[in-house]
Amino acid sequence: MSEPLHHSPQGRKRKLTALALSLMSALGLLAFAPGAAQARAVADHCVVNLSTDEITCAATQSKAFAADAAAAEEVGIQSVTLITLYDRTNYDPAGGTRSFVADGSYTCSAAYSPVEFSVDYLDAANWNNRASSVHTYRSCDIKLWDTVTLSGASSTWIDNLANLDTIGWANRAGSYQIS
Ligand SMILES: [Ca+2]
Ligand SMILES: [Ca+2]
Repeated sequence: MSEPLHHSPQGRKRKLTALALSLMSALGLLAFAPGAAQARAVADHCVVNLSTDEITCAATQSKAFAADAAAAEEVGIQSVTLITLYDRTNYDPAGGTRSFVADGSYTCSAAYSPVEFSVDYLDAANWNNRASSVHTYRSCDIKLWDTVTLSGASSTWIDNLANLDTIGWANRAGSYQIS
């Protein structure tokens, strides 16, 4: 059985922070291993699954989506993408991607308030000050925050933007919210 989708934002935020911290530990260990640079590049496309609380990484964006879909299907969940962050502009996946997926029934609400999901600590995922384009789906929009703690300056709500530099937000986001 999948757990209900409508967690409180606070509970969800704590869970994602814990996941991000364990990923940081994993990356920290890799940094001391031979071939760390290669290991890091291989895992530079990740899918964060809100329904299973799993983070799946692979060498390419399509492989990361496929691996997430396979893992989610094992517990009866069909993943749909809510947002994807791209290191490069123009939704070019070559520099790395980070996607946020939920159960197939999920659609963001039309209103921006309340915020539906908050993601802190992009630094722990090696994504601080990195996103240069962003694509959203399922009626979701994204708001970027300068720091990793949802504080400092914030962007407007963004639907899709091929070049975040046009609003002064390329290589700047440390955390973000979805609504
Ligand atoms: Ca970038
Ligand atoms: Ca920043």
